[in-house]
Amino acid sequence: YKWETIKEFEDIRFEYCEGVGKITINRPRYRNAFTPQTVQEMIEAMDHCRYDENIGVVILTGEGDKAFCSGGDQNVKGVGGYVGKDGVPRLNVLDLQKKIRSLPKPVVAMVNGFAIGGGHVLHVVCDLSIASENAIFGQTGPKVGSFDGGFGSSYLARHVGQKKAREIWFLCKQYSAQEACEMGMVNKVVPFEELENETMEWCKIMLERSPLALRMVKAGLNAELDGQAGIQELAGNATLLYYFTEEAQEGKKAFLEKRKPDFSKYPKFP
Ligand code: 2NE
Repeated sequence: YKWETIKEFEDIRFEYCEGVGKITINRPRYRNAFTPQTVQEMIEAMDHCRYDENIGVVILTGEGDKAFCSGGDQNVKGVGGYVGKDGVPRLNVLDLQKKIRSLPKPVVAMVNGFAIGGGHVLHVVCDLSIASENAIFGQTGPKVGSFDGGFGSSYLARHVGQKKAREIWFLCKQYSAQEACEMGMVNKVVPFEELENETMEWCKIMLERSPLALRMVKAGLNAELDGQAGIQELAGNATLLYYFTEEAQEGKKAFLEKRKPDFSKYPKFP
């Protein structure tokens, strides 16, 4: 594939090819661990994907054949969070998780190696996960003084069930790609050399599907789990569709023309 750079960043690569935006964590020296800056760059790239009409699907991956992402960079973990260049401790990866979840386009985790700790949570929040045979999955929080009791726990449990989710978090074991697939948190496992081709094949199929339908299904699947925030997004999409109707236009027109709206001609569906 001929990937074109969308924007240059320090810690990530952000590229485009055939309707797909690809975000690659580019810190292989640290098994693609993220710092606040890495996360901020990913947030910026995700925002770009949201507004770029040429992008229909997003791939999240890591550089090299060792790691997808090994979570927060322990070298910059200070008191109160991960410390950025500004000296402020923060946990901005939670903002990134929310961006992935509410992006109205599919996000595919292309898991090319270790998906560990906060890196494991990133693949969990993606809509689909395609893994190479060498990929290894696991949480480490209770071993290294951390935990993610949000999407990293509750959404994980929706994939693998409560017992398995507790096992993953309480024991901090590592699982093979095949085991992750059997547990239901990975969609497909392929040899490393085929990972990008397979992922792009899935992306191309989704690009042939109706973008509005994908958007609505993603919002619907999220809404069941996300409480009022999920309903807000699903309802926002319903409003978007309503604005396309003549009925909604009549309300606005009547206001601007300073007359009573006439909704009588619009159908009251059974
Ligand atoms: C990922 C894993 C299992 C890979 O093991 P291996 O044996 O393939 O590599 P190695 O030698 O451990 O790592 C290579 C280099 O990368 C650094 C290592 O320190 C090592 O550096 P040198 O010794 O060569 O100098 N490295 C790897 N992961 C790093 C990290 N996360 N931060 C900084 N440097 C890292 C193995 O490396 C591993 O277990 N890594 C740590 C995984 C981990 O515990 N991550 C943090 C979990 S907490 C979290 O991410 C989190 C959260 O729980 C809640 C919210 C937000 C974040």
